[in-house]
Amino acid sequence: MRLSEYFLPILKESPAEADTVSHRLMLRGGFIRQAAAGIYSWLPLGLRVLKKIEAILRDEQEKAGAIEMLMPTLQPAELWKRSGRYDGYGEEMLRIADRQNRELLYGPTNEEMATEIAASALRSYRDAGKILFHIQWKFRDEIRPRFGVMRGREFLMQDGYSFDADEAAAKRSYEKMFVCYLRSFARMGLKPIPIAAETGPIGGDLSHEFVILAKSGESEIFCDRRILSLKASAVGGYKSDLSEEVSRWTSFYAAESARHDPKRFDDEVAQENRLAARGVEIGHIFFFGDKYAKALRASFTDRDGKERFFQSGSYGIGVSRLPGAIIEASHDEHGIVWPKPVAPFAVGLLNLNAQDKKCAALCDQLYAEMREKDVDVLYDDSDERAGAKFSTMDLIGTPTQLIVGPRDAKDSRAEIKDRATGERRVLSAEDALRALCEADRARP
Ligand code: 5CA
Repeated sequence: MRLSEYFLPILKESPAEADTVSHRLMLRGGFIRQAAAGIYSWLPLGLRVLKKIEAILRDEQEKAGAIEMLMPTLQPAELWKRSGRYDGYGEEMLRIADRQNRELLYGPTNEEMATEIAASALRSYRDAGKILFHIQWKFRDEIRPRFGVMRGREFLMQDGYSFDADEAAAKRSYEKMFVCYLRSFARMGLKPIPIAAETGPIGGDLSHEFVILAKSGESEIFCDRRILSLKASAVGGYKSDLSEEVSRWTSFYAAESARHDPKRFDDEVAQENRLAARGVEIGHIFFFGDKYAKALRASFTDRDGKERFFQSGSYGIGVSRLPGAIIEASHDEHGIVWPKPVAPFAVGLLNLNAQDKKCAALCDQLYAEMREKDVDVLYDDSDERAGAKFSTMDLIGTPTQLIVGPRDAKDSRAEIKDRATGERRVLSAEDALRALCEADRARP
């Protein structure tokens, strides 16, 4: 993409409404624009990040055997009256009437609808064992939307729902999603910490939150820091018994302030391993047995011809919260430092002097070759000063920069800069291109 032909509205000033680092950087870098309180437009650069996150989630869900569908944002109120949650959900639910005065709501989650869909099609114990998921916008009329996309009112969620014939199978689905979430977050360059959690209005008796450490996070957490050295990417296939893996991740002390037990913390965790820090919740999984199945009469016939209710769980990731959470965990004084797999562009090509013929020719050639090789590149071919180009590319966080100035262009050389480490090296244009393509292929 040529910057001169792109839509990248960079803000020079720090926006006054930004209440946290990620919010400020997302506004300044032209990733998002506020439409109303807690409601955002995703500008082209932000949308690229969102799509990359979605692609990782989709791929990992499918590897775990979950099946994608798409439920609507609007739901009939009647469905929620049947489950008993219509009144209980309170003012967070956006209630709407259509022209016939039929009551609708903008879905804050989809347990009811997913259960109804499953019940209409899964009739026998042979049909059980399905996990359905979608990636869809939700609305929760949060009393205090804040931190930009991190606590929005309209937000994108990846949410999955499992339907099993008995509790043992349902626990296996829960473990599958537990591992699937660990792997998904690891692929985004994150270090997730699973924490036993309250179930709240979703209900049920087994639940984990996935949290990443970030100074400005809303949650206060206490954990054994050794959990941070576990490798989520090392987890084997989904067909094997995952209970051992789940036990390994839940064997370390980890609690949110509401459930924190200081005495247990002191007894169980050696002083040097005690970590008290702030974190952002990026995912939450629940096992709730037959709670919704019973309320919505979602039953199947078991081996002995008896009617039974499905055993279920639900699993949610804050897709549109993730760019904010990732930035909170990965930035410096110059801007965003995107982990490669979720960066809007893998490479930024900077022409330091667009008036210099040699410089422009070399950049155009490098750009054409990168396009040819399918490298995800943003080419700053604009007339801006070199200093402004450096700041923009650092601000938007492109992991690798290829910098070409008139002096290097004369000798057909280019400089490669690594955004995360700041390391720079000058190479021949050919070698630079080769190095970039190799780095691009190494993308997880
Ligand atoms: N039905 C369950 C799982 S599908 C559920 O709704 N869980 S949840 O309430 O915990 O939400 C799932 C994830 O969505 C959270 O972990 C969080 O990452 C994200 N999320 C929740 N509320 C917001 C919000 N207001 N803004 C942005 N993301 C949010």
